[in-house]
Amino acid sequence: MAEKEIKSIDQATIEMIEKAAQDGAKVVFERAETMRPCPIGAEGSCCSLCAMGPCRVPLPKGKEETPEEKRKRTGVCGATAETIAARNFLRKIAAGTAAHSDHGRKVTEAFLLTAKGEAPGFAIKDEQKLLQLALDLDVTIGDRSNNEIAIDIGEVLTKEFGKQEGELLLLKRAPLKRQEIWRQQGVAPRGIDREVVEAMHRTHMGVDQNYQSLLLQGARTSLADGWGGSMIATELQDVMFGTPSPVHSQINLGVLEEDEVNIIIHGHEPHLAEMLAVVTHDPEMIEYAKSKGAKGINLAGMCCTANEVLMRHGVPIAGNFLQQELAIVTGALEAIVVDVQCIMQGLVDVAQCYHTKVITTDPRAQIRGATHIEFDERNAVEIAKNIVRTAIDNFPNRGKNVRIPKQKSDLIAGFSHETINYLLGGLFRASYRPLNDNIINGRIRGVAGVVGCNNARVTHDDAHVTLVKELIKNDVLVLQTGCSAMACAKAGLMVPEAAKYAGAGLAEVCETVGIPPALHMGACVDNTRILIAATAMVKDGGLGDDISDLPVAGAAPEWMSEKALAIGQYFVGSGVFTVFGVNWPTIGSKEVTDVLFKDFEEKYGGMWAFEPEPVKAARLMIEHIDKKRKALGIDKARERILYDMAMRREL
Ligand code: XCC
Repeated sequence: MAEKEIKSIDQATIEMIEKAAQDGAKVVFERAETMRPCPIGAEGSCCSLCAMGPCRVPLPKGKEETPEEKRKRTGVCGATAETIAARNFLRKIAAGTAAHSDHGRKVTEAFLLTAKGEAPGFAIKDEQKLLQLALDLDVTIGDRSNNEIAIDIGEVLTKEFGKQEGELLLLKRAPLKRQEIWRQQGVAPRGIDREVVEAMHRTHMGVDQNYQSLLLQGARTSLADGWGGSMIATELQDVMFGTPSPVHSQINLGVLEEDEVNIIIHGHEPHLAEMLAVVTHDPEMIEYAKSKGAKGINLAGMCCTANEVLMRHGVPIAGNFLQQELAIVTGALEAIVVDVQCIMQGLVDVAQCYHTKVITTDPRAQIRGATHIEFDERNAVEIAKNIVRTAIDNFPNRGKNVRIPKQKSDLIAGFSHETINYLLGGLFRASYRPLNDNIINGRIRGVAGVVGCNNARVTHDDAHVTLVKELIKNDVLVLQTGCSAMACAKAGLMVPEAAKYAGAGLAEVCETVGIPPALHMGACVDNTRILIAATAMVKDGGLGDDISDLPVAGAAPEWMSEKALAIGQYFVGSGVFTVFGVNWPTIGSKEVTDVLFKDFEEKYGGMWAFEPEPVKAARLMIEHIDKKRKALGIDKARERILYDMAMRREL
């Protein structure tokens, strides 16, 4: 990994890193400097699975390994470097899948409570999506009420988590050829929890010691995330909270207000955030805030919970993953309310330098030193009000050491699959036809999903923005989620005017349809929207009969979480070429890395690649897109011919 020169390309972030240093607050950027990453762990060559270890089996540096040396490169139990790297990789996928899927499970529980009328304040909002889901899951519609249908859907989907045999039901949404590939390769997941448990069992000391079968279980487990847990989360959230449609908002620390009670909601699940979005507009709450000397209440988001409430309500975003502590450093934050995932324990320590209250809300994600106010959908309004009151009560404690960076950028979000379908085709002929046509005629070269985290080991936001700019310059339409979407939104790439950064063909399409060249599709679980969009492109015709035939590619240039690996693997397993930056977690084993980077293409039509330099990563993606265009016979962009009457008569 190359040494980074600057900590961030975002001015607001740089300003707050400096303020943190002045205030004596230790934030992630500083911790990353003092804590060097373990090089053996980073390459996947450390096994800590039993108490005979941890065993370290690093690649010898600077010289070719002899077969004899390689034979000796094992753990105490004899596990080879291949087994160790593959086991570590599979465990990360299992953890990522577990995180997304436990989110999906929680949503399913809330969905059922809502349908049964036991979650006051929540409702079934998107009837059309509910009915579509009923059709997909063979749930009877008849003349039953929405709630009756929803109860059946909730019960069917609950069973998907604990199912022992057969296949996950939502696999049927994939192109037929893709489903056949999964069956042939033996990776169609049986039940969501089953695949995670089996991954943990196989990686226990002394079980699966064949790197190829470990990697196969990695593919199967990740598919249980993408076409299972995550997809269930996205679908049910849309039905409950509404399917996103284009919405204008703003992003970066500049969305915090000097004279209002600032509350940030941070994490991944939308339930509480949805309720806070309502409650912070309650006149009674606003009056209460005024009684404490504030002008009002300002709710903003962070990480993927932010993406959820941005997509559906236009709630502004204060920043992405590496900015979470910096929001506290402004000195203007009354409360940071967290649910699950990507929440740094460092928040509590940083908050001690200021007045901010860190409020945990989920029994699965507690932090010592934080205030715990547990959320329960059955009493959502009251709990949300309690949290807001706690933040308001903290407003008078705000000190004088307040500095809110000025930076905030406009963005348009809300590009769900349904919205793209509608925008491209209109209400009566909603379809991906115009997208496919423009890919075939070469105005759009291909489509890329650029997603994933920030990572304090590389310059914050730089790889996301550089990679996406390179892609759109080359007429590649970019679909985004997670912290990557936020990075590009901060850089001004998520407004229609950003078409100026795009190549002529893509710019023309963006201007005609009125969309930005990089489309915000939501949170990390919403990467499943990209799977559905890719499937819609296949079904619309003209671009082959499987996702692996499409001129598409994926990337997570600043990944850090295990969830990102699960996402990457389910894209690869769905037929997508996927490039990761930062570092590669199996580099300690050439055999394992070769399977992931080469053999997987034969098996799944998609494969991994590692390239930390973002322009080079973009080049790899474009090369892949061009390879697919060639295979489809659309590699020579066709000029559009306007037919005059004489030409038409000849047809
Ligand atoms: Fe961001 Fe989703 Fe990554 Fe966390 S994991 S850092 S994208 S908030 Ni999804």
